[in-house]
Amino acid sequence: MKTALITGATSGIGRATATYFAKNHFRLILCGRREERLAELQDEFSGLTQVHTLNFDVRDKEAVAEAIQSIPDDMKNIDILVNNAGNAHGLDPIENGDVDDWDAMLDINVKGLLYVSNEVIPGMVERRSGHIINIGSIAGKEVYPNGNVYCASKHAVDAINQGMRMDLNQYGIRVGAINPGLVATEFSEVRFKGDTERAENVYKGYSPLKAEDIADIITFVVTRPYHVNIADLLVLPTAQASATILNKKV
Ligand code: NDP
Ligand code: 8X3
Repeated sequence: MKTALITGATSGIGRATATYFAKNHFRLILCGRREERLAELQDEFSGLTQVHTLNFDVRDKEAVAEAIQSIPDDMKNIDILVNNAGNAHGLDPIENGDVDDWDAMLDINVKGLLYVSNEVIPGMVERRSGHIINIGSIAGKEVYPNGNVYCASKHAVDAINQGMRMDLNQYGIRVGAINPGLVATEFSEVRFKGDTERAENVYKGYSPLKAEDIADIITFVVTRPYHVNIADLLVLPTAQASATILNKKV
């Protein structure tokens, strides 16, 4: 039975992926900052599989190390790492950007991903096995107006994904990225700092992707035979042609 560690499992894509993985009886290490949601997930999935939760902020290097080193021995050998935790903070022209938003996006989406990977990769290298899925974005393939620093953070994920695949190739470790377009999750609520109306408007007038669509694809990717590595996928809602072209009816 495979063991998977998912960051950002308390919401959206991460939570849906946990559900799909639980149905496949993967053992789950679920991470996030919202403790009550982690407790709910533990209850929800413990009838299906073994679940361990870790409550930490990916920005905190020491907390990341402590949490991952605290994983019980029988779950320590992580087969699948889903680097999913992340968000956009703000959507502002560069001249009006908030430096705290910039810090948050670079610290969480880029450095947080690296801190978690740094704790998990050595075991994979030692065992000469493992599969890392990095959740990028269309924002890592294209830059759009006002997306500046979020796009930079996801371009960094794209570069890290490619670099990881090259460096870990000699150990037989699979590395790939899933880059979604618009997915209706709590993402826009975070981006617009709790402005629910503005957040809901992002997903109106067309059918956005659901978190489950991405979870289904991640599950497909990690259940391919060992010789198959899906390296880089761009997944868009049918109504979206690019970061800026969206067939909205309202
Ligand atoms: P959600 O806001 O629904 O989920 C974000 C998850 O990240 C939550 O579980 C949150 O958990 C976790 N997280 C955020 N900050 C931290 C932190 N500092 N430390 C630990 N965990 C953190 O958004 P999505 O599910 O949509 O986003 C998941 C990933 O998908 C992100 O990397 C996002 O950039 C990417 N993405 C999203 C798209 C979209 O349109 N929704 C499109 C393309 C990519 P908690 O708050 O409990 O810590
Ligand atoms: C999330 C999708 O278009 O808001 O990464 O950047 S977008």
